[in-house]
Amino acid sequence: MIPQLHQTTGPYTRELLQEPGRFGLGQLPVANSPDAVTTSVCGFCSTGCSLNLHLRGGEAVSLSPTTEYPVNLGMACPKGWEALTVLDADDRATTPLLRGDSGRLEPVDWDTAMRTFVERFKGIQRQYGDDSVAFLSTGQIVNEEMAFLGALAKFGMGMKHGDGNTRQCMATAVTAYKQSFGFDAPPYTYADFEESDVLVFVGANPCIAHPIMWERVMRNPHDPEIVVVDPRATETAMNATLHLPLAPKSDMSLFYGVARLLIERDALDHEFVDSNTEGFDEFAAFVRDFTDDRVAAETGLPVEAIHRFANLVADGRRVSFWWTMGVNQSHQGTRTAQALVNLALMTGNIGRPGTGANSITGQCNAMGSRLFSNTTNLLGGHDFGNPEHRGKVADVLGIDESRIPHEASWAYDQIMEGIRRGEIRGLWVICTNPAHSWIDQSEGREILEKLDFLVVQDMYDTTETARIADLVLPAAGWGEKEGTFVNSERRIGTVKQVRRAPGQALSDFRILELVAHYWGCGEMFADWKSPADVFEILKRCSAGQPCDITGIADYEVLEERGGVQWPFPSGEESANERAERRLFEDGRFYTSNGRARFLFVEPRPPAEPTCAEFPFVLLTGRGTASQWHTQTRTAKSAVLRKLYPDRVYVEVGPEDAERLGIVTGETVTLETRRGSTSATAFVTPGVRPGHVFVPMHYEETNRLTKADFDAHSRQPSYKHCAVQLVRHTTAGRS
Ligand SMILES: Nc1nc2c(c(=O)[nH]1)N[C@H]1C(S)=C(S)[C@@H](COP(=O)(O)OP(=O)(O)OC[C@H]3O[C@@H](n4cnc5c(=O)[nH]c(N)nc54)[C@H](O)[C@@H]3O)O[C@H]1N2
Ligand SMILES: Nc1nc2c(c(=O)[nH]1)N[C@H]1C(S)=C(S)[C@@H](COP(=O)(O)OP(=O)(O)OC[C@H]3O[C@@H](n4cnc5c(=O)[nH]c(N)nc54)[C@H](O)[C@@H]3O)O[C@H]1N2
Ligand code: SF4
Ligand SMILES: [Mo]
Repeated sequence: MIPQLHQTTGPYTRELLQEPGRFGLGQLPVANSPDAVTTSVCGFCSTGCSLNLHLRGGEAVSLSPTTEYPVNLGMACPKGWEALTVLDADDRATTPLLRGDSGRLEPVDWDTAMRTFVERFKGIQRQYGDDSVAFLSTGQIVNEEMAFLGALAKFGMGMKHGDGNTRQCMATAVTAYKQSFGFDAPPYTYADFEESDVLVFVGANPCIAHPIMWERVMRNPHDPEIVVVDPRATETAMNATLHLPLAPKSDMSLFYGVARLLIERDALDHEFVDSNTEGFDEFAAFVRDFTDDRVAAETGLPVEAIHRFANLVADGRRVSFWWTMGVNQSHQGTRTAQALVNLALMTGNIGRPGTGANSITGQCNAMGSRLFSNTTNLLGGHDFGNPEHRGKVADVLGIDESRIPHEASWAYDQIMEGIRRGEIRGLWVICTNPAHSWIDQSEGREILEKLDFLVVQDMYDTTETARIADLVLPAAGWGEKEGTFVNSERRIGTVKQVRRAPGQALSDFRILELVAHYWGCGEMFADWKSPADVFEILKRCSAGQPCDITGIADYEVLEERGGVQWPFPSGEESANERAERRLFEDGRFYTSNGRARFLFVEPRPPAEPTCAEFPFVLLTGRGTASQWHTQTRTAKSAVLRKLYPDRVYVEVGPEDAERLGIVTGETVTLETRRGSTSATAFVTPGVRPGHVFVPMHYEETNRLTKADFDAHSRQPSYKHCAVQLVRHTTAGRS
């Protein structure tokens, strides 16, 4: 029984829902003068560029990159330039859709949608227990929405399990930092791109994945050495002074080998190691086994190249190590990331300009989700398992402590397994498209179809996941709502509403408000009236944490200062006046004894080695600067679409292409133990013999990948499985 549903005295009646203004429908808060300009942080990647939005009648009609913002200094990539265009699309979700008796998704009003959502989820909970419903969220909504979702689902609706697409992306970096530094704390500031004399990029292709970060590298005045560690000769590798095309997943051997060489050359910062770290002696003993011969054999790199890399690190005054998905998405990603952390620690390349062991984040608010989504961490980077932390957050939120679960959620893959076993029967998917992006869709799609009730909250109603939903909730997108994002360098910036959401679409914030009301826990969130209110709550949650942001007065301050990097505790505002700040300048870390830890393990091979039947390694990743993930947004821009092939393609090296008689443009088949797809061949010297590369932006890609996970972070290993490549003309014969 849900008595609240029948109360029509509150502001949530059907009539009021239609009232312009109340829920963002038709509401535009921004100044209305004819030539008004406002700024907003871009809603695609984690670089966090600021865009000037040029308004007419309060509505943005065009945009240009902000020159006086410390991140992008007047630059933007094609996605940023097209950020408004993608909002106008025929397949925008404009009304809730419910799968009716006909089996088709039919338009319904918000009242019906909310009643059905609550009835079905409560029904499932009654029958199978509170934990039988779960959510999957994102790194692409504002902090205020993330926090609301996490608090509503866990404290209001009684769910224990909710994870985000940041598991596919950032979990490894989070775990590596927590274990090594004591807190999930990327230490750098973008000025470091310009201040290094040696930059090492590992499994990162910023030329296309973080183009404006790459522009910052190009502004480096020190004629830097740029080392790129990537099996492919990527756009970034082509601009390197040293490209190390190592065997996929052999990074740990390489970095341990380099550590051994640094020790032999005595290129260490002994004082830093002695005063600020622990575990070095064990590490030094461990890496002795990583001889030149061994490392060359495991990585496939010539000994000279390995020595040159080690010498660059040894001789560099300011060496920075940057990593992205080639490290995080690996079966032993956490220890691989820490192998890089170890190199920075042993050479004292941390806490100084132009240094650091730096994980680059992916989505516009990946860093926000790490701190404020209430999934793996309790709000504000707290620990669900720590009674003091639970007490503090309960106090800030004014809720009963018993509502806070004593442990973190299941990870994404465990939620998927829970669905397979029938333990999770209701799923709420917000701002992510798992039926495309989750690893191994031969099982992924089937698992989602097992659900009793699947709710998808998205801007578009045609996504692969929306199409199999039982209920679609139409969401406003970037530009149609407000709040804050945290970028890769920990900079908090603001997002503005400069467009009306189409039809009945509501901001995620307003949808959450509705869900809370219809669920009957609206009271718990009585103070959560606007994103600005929630920002205040998040500030209070952050107090005393490494990510303390209590010194940020309000959104206006963020605006005036060009964003603010955490930490920014109250009382220390003047100390934090500097626009660019990095962590660990005093050599103290967030561990209990203040020391960073050397962590390492014996490398082991990936789960699915190549064999006679599947002789190629399948690498996946970003294809172009113009494509964003599952393309629900970027495919809506004619300009962006012109910049990439519309059909799935596979990059093949010239040696393999010649051997197999494959030419660019012909259709080939890719087969794995799990599935197959046809694709257009693209022959390129960027790909080594025995490898193929397929961009993740096509639905077909994850039909091929193999579900395998890093044991510490449970991040999927998207970038390694065994595949066969077959010419189409011969495909039928085998
Ligand atoms: N245009 C565009 N930009 C984006 C995104 C997008 O979809 N489109 N997505 C954003 C997001 S969420 C993320 S997480 C980032 C991802 O940004 P990146 O991580 O830079 O992009 P990827 O292409 O996924 O992977 C980087 C590289 O890892 C390499 N790699 C594969 N296996 C290995 C290995 O074993 N070792 C090493 N060293 N390298 C390996 C691949 O060859 C690839 O070139 O991009 C962000 N920016
Ligand atoms: N094979 C392979 N697979 C991969 C990867 C890889 O390298 N290789 N990379 C992985 C990584 S790093 C990532 S981050 C994931 C990304 O995977 P996804 O999160 O599934 O990809 P997106 O296309 O960004 O999905 C976001 C969805 O949210 C919707 N949306 C956008 N804005 C809003 C909003 O404000 N509110 C709501 N409610 N919806 C909105 C979009 O329309 C879209 O459907 O993919 C992972 N999958
Ligand atoms: S680099 Fe990233 S943040 Fe900057 S404009 Fe492009 S997508 Fe937006
Ligand atoms: Mo990502």
